[in-house]
Amino acid sequence: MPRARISRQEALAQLQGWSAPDGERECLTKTYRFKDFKQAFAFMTQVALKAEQMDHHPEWFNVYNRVDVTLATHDAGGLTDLDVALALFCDAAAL
Ligand code: H2B
Repeated sequence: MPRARISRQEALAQLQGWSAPDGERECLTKTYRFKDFKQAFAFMTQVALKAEQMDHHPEWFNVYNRVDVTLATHDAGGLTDLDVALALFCDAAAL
């Protein structure tokens, strides 16, 4: 059974600095900027290990000190509490 979907609004209400772009595909997005590539990759490493534990994985794009993160629950075809949980973890890891 896939997880229950939540609305963009419901997800964003629990987050700061995240967006949920209009359009057919529901997802959460945020761009992080770090001091340098090493910091960006350290962030990605933390999130990657968490993602494996959660069996919930980000879509992301990295250039040097920038990491664009997109979260969605593919199995559910939209957003779920897992996306909110991973978003909160990303924010904590970026501090
Ligand atoms: N990550 C994300 N973001 N969404 C999913 O639906 C998902 C995942 N499903 N990671 C998991 C893996 C699934 O494909 C495996 C088979 O458990």
